[in-house]
Amino acid sequence: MSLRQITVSLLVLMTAFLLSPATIAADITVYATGERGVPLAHAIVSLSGPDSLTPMQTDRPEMAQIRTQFEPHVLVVRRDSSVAFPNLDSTRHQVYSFSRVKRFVTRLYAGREAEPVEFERVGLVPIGCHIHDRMQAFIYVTDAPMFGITDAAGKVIFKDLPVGDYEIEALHPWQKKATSQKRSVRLIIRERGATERINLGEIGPDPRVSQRPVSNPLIRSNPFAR
Ligand SMILES: [Cu+2]
Repeated sequence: MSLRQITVSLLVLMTAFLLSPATIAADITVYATGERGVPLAHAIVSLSGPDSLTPMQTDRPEMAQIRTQFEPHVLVVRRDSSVAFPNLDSTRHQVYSFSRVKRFVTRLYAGREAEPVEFERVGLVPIGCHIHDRMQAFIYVTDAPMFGITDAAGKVIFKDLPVGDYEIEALHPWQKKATSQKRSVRLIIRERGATERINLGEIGPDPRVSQRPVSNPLIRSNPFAR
């Protein structure tokens, strides 16, 4: 086949692909709010949907330590992921969790001396540092094919989704409620997309400022643990 023939064949294939019903795509936008509709950053939103939904690719998740804080504050990973904890500070840290979902402690380390930690169970894992009390973060382990964290406007967008029925689950690491919130959404052909507003109720203070562990019932009772 000549280069021209190959190019034409590729264009025909791409056109067929773009016009097939399975690729008609729309977005789902989720807004998370707290009491009185205040936008909530750091809310964890996961999405499951039709079989044609391709799971998100997540490679080498990391939770760094920068200026004596964890970065990001909230990290979502798929079950059986290994998370690295690179220390970018000049001081040493010792990362740990006492949670029932994942109990671990690294050695006191600098740079990348600590081994990555594997998260084998689904649930919310509070992360701390034995040296610095104000260092607090959260890892949420999920089986959902798609997930995200809300930005400062309380928003997360899942783009180019195939049509079908979706389940949205939202929670916040500082929340006072004992359950996550769930919603069902149907994306249909020609629809531009869907927007869901999810109120997560009363949220506790930022633990990085209060320097106290959050009093989140999800962490105590672990309803997501398997
Ligand atoms: Cu530390």
